Amino acid sequence: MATTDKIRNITLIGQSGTGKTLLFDTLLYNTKMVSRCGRVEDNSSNSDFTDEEHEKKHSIFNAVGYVDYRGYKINIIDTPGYPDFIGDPISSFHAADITVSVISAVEGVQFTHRNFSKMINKIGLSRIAFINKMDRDDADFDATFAQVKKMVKSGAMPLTIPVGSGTNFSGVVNILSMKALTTKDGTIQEMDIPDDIQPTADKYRKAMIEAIAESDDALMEKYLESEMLSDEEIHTGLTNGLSSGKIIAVLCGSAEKNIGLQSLLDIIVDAMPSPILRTVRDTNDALIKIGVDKPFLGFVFKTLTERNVGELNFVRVYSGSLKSSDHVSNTNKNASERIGTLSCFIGKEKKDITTLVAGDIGILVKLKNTTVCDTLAEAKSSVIIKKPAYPKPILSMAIVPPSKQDQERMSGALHKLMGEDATLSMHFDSELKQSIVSCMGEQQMDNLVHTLKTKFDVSVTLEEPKVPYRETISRKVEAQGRHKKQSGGRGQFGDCFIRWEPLKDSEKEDPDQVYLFVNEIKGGAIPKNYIPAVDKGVHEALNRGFLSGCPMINVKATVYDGSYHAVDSSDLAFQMAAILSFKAAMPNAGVNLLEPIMNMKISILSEYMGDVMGNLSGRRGRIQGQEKDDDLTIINALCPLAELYKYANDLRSITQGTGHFEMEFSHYEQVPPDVAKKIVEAAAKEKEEEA
Ligand SMILES: Nc1nc2c(ncn2[C@@H]2O[C@H](COP(=O)(O)OP(=O)(O)OP(=O)(O)O)[C@@H](O)[C@H]2O)c(=O)[nH]1
Ligand SMILES: [Mg+2]
Repeated sequence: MATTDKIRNITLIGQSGTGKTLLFDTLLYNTKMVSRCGRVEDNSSNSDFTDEEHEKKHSIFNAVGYVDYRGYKINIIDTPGYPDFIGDPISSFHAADITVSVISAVEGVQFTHRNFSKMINKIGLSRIAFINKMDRDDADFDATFAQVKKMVKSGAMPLTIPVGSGTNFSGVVNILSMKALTTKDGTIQEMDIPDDIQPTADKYRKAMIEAIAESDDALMEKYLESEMLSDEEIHTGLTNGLSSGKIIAVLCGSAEKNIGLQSLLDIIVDAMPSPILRTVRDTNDALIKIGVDKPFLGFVFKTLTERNVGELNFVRVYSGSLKSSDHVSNTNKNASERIGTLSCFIGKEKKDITTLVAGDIGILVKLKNTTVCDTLAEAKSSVIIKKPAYPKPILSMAIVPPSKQDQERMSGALHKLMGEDATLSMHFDSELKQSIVSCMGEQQMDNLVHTLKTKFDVSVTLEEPKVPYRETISRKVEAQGRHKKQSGGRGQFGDCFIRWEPLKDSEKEDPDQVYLFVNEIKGGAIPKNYIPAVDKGVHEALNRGFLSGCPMINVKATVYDGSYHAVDSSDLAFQMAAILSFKAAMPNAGVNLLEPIMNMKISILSEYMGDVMGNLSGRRGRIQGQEKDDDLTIINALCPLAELYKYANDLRSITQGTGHFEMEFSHYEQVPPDVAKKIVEAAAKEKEEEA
């Protein structure tokens, strides 16, 4: 069992297709953790092993594995690069201490890398940029390194450089050991640096020493005096620089040809920080003191339901240790949990273990109350670890069970899945009478439907969410509503005159106020005790609307006259009278349809500006302004919600996956007449079909 100082936790992140999963499989194979090197293409990968991943041929979920290397346990998380599944890499930042950004030497630094780079800067994790695919003919180490430098702004430092490139790529020079490691016929040989690379290696070695000196005042002084640092000073300075994030290690290799991976592991072991240097914050953003000798503290960064095993919770231990049969507290749920079996994953295989020490990552089976992002702590503790910052969902759909009887089963299953994926949310919209699920994109939505079917046996369908339209009036109208019925016994009588008019801005308590009811009855034309019934009738009538069955807003209703019957009047009769007044008034009140307008913030690379703007204006959107944030342009726009269905798909395809947006409700606005006509016709048709 590895002790905390001999554990390293890495997460492989980056754009889809850069080779993270092949790197994961090859690392497992090289260290003899598996007997055959898995490959995504033939479904033998140890990371992409679910049916969905086999079908799509890319990663969807975080996979966790570990390798034993030189007496160290290196936990490796392989994350999906596809934007829909961004929740998983973000969760992995709470488990790993070292991020390995896998970048293709052909495509170079891509949007996802830059996006993660900003996040990691904020969290403060140690960083490696691994320039992969050096075996490809069009690979360009220098150009990619220049892009990495631009991305991280300062501190990028090559710790390995390539020997050859494309078909001639045969190995790497390790700038730490100043040795070349070349691969011939599948075996790695350590040799002197080839003459033609020596000058480059010297240049980077000097640059590395300078960067180390710059990261520490005492070292700087020594370096300025002697132009030298001892091996020990270099090692300590480098480790400190890498731990603090001041230095970013740039490495290169090929997962395909199995080149450069030994140096990757060596540098992780020799220079990257141990888990104990990690910082963790609580929900108040205060630092939590962690340590091997402190009471147990862990964070659940992934929850997964396996059909025959039950729930698996992946936990990163920050402090203390965990043994099976320990009792711990889930501080988010204020519930206690008994630890059953403890395991580790090696790719798809689970291996039982007895103890998880501080810094390690493991799996807990069958906890009762624990879901993703929960904190587990010693029994007395109340500390809650701050959750990762996930982006807001960008796609919402109505989800429909096969029959009404399945509604509960569907909700139960969705709640379970929400406990596994922090980017998934659901609510029942009582106005629209639809269950709305929201997530990060269409692939994630497809996946959800697939999982509901295969794991929970619920075959759902997805529909476009309805738009919560509103109506309002544009003219003042007065109308009588008289409800009179005589049928055998006691009759019904209610009579009221109501003035219906648009609510002035100065009378509104909030911009989209439903209505204001005013009582102007004088001399008891309607007795006081029936006034609330008139108000209730007004409310009910407004709620049903006039044109489209959608509620009316911004209406002032003033009851100013009426009459009553000493015996036959009742609350119900006055309620009806108000409804009749509404029905009589509305044909002359100039009723308009209103639609929700959303406030949008769209972040794009400037080169896509024209296309994004064009697409927005096709959706009746209006640009309000724009600002710059580094290489991104942020467009502020207003756009009708009705035009935003699946906007995420368009934005993604226009911007080649790089665009992102967030939106929130702004206000209601009148629907243009041609659009309103269609909505009113559709509502009438729906009503006809229901009848
Ligand atoms: N030539 C070459 N191809 C590679 C290399 N690494 C990966 N590939 C290929 O690139 C493709 C994508 O590799 P994956 O490992 O699935 O990529 P990924 O980064 O895991 O992608 P996501 O799971 O979608 O995030 C596969 O066809 C790999 O065989 C490499 O070093 N050289
Ligand atoms: Mg993958």
